[in-house]
Amino acid sequence: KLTKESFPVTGMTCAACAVSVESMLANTKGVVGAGVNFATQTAWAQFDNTVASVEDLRQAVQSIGYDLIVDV
Ligand code: 9UX
Repeated sequence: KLTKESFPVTGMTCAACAVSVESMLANTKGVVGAGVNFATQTAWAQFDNTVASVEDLRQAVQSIGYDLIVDV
């Protein structure tokens, strides 16, 4: 099911970091749209939750050195 969620992001120190996080999210399997706002240190992703989980998104972002803060 297509769902859209937003998350705080930690570790971004410049606008290029935000581009990297956005690209990683956008290229994660199941994700159909993603954005990162450097100023507010937040990210959103629209994804098929039968293909990708929030944990998959968190792990993808963590793999490039940033953290998505997800509800547990
Ligand atoms: Mo934001 Mo960097 O830096 O190498 S992309 S600090």
